[in-house]
Amino acid sequence: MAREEQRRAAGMVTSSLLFSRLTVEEGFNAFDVDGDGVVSREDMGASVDSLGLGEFRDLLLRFHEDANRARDGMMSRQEWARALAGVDVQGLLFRPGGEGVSPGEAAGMVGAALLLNQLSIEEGFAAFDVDADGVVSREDLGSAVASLEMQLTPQEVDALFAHWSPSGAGVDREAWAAGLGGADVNGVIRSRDLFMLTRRALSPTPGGGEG
Ligand SMILES: [Ca+2]
Ligand SMILES: [Ca+2]
Repeated sequence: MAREEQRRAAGMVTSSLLFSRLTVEEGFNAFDVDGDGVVSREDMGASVDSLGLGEFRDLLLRFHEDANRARDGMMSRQEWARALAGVDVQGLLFRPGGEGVSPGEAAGMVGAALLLNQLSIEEGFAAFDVDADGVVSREDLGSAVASLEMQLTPQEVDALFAHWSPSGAGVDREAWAAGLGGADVNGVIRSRDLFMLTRRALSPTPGGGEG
């Protein structure tokens, strides 16, 4: 499996766990469909289907094959952890040096950043209102974007700020909720080849794991 392909598949799996608030360990249990302590090729195929990732079936089965260093068709917990170690989902999400980011895309990136940091829209407001005066000013937005390492240019931050605060007075709670509520977060995540799954689609198998 080419390195780039491996990176892409590992990013898909890792982001699907991260955005679903599952640890790598919990993810292993979820993929170990029959709960026997290893992820077989059949487990992997069944997981791919139940997660609705059928279009990436071949890629993810090759990932399984590649991660399974022992080549016995049974991916162990250690092999799983090693294959997913060091995957930088944030880096993949906020890849620097791309083409210009539209205000709509930047809004989706903020939504994804909140998800990555496990913040609700309300908690996100508090995090972005850096000086805590009840309004996200242009300055607040710039500081928050920088501290999240979102890799937006000052011009892109200007455009996002204008998008959310056409009057330039700042983004209040209401405008923040409306702006993020309307943001295509999933579209941004998908456009990076990353995935967000619902918790229901991916839940650790009861009785899975050691034991
Ligand atoms: Ca299994
Ligand atoms: Ca403020």
